[in-house]
Amino acid sequence: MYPLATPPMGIMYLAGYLRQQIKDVEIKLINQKVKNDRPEDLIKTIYEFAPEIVGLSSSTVFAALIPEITSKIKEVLPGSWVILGGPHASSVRKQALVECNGLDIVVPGEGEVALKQVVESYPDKNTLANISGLIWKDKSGEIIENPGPLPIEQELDNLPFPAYDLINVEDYWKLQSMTPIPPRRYLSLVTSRGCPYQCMWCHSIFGKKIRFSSPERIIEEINWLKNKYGVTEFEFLDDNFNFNRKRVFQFSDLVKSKNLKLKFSFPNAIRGDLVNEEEAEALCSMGTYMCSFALETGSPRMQKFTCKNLDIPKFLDGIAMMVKRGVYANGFCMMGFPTETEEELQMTIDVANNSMLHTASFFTVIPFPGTPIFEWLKNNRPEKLNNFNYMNIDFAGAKINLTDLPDEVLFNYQRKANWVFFLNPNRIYRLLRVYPKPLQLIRYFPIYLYRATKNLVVR
Ligand code: B12
Repeated sequence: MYPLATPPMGIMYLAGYLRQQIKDVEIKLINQKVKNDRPEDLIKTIYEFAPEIVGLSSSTVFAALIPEITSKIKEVLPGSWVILGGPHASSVRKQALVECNGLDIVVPGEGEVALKQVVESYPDKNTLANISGLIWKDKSGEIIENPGPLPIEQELDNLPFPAYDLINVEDYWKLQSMTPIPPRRYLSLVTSRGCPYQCMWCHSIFGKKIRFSSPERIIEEINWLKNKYGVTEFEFLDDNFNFNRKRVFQFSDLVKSKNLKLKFSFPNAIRGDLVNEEEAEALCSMGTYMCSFALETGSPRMQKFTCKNLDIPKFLDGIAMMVKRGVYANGFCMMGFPTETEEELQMTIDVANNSMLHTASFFTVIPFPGTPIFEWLKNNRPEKLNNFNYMNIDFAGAKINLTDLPDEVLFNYQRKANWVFFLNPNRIYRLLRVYPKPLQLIRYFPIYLYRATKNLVVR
């Protein structure tokens, strides 16, 4: 299987913004997911560049690697400021400063404006007190959480394009992107931030108020990327691209009226129960060939409990509307919510299996810190968090069971979900017909086999 990584959109946005706002700023971007250097080589590269500010970005999956990196950076560059941002920083907030020697600042959320203000504050640490929402360590080592929200750019159209020149885009064309088809020439787009839904397992990096780039701005970015890299395929990474249906129509109309001849995949961005016939037509007629749909749970009680509140019949209709127009439909399901029963696990298996989805993942529920599910467990099932230490957990092999069922029962349902779903001859036939590179499917068989025999998939 190919290693999994998409272009680091967050860091490229930050770099683009710093360049726009600050004169003579020099930036280097290292993506360890691509470079995979040993920690000592990474530190050597940072030392040789000798930056005044080192920004780190990480998800919680890689949290255990951060303390060694921050303390070594401080060792070799004692005058620098070391900042952590991204999903993990947004999840654990000031705890990161407790855990990571050498770390000076945490940016818990959307980073462009806050990072610019941090850079402008350098080297006077006292001025960090003026940046609302920032979490930092003062000279005496005290951790300070500035009151108020982080400053953010309300109008996404005002953000400059991501700084693509800091990466080698071709590196990413050899890796697995979020779209479950083999590596190809594509680039990512993030055209909205925030999501108004309250799903209990989800992060809140961008808050609950959704903001959108305009359709014209998306086209401008696409044209820029098309001219620069000759790319005609784009992958949307928004949390909720279709929350504003009018924008979907406007964007689709623009793509068609300009005769752009593009291909689009939505491996993360479409809420299935919002899709109706007109929207499906708009999405497909502009070139959408792949779409993920997140069922998460087939149980109406769990839908309520988790605050996803998906309308399951409408969701199934939405998938069918896209599939009948030739789209490859991938599904996301989660198994093992607190209080989930065997009957409810079976409902997820049944709904997924009876849907028009071509492929699906059946993840084990993982309580990331900073999410409502983590708080729920703290208050209602604290014992479930006893063995969950993100600093000391093999996320890929974690056997996490938040239900009140025995482990074996939960994991058997998860294995069963994979067997039932993938060993459905009708599904295999439909998958072979719709999959863009059917021969390449062979590469994915070991993964599905592995999932069906072991419990090693996390979310
Ligand atoms: C694309 C994506 C992936 C891709 C690739 C990620 C990559 N870069 O290689 C893939 C498919 C590999 C992936 C996998 C997983 N992902 Co993912 N993924 C995303 C997704 C949908 C988009 C990321 C993105 O580009 N966002 C847009 C940019 C603009 O935002 P950003 O990167 O967060 O950056 C902004 C801020 O965070 C901040 N910032 C970021 N870095 C820094 C650094 C500094 C110094 C500063 C100041 C600020 C700052 O400023 C940026 C600009 O505003 C997010 C959801 C989301 N909406 O973000 C989930 C998300 C990051 N993933 C998540 C998870 C849980 C996973 C998995 C564990 C899921 C699984 N089932 O296995 C795996 C991990 C696998 C692994 N081993 O890496 C969680 C992370 C939660 C956490 N606490 O870590 C998220 C937030 C989704 C969620 N619903 O909660 N993912």
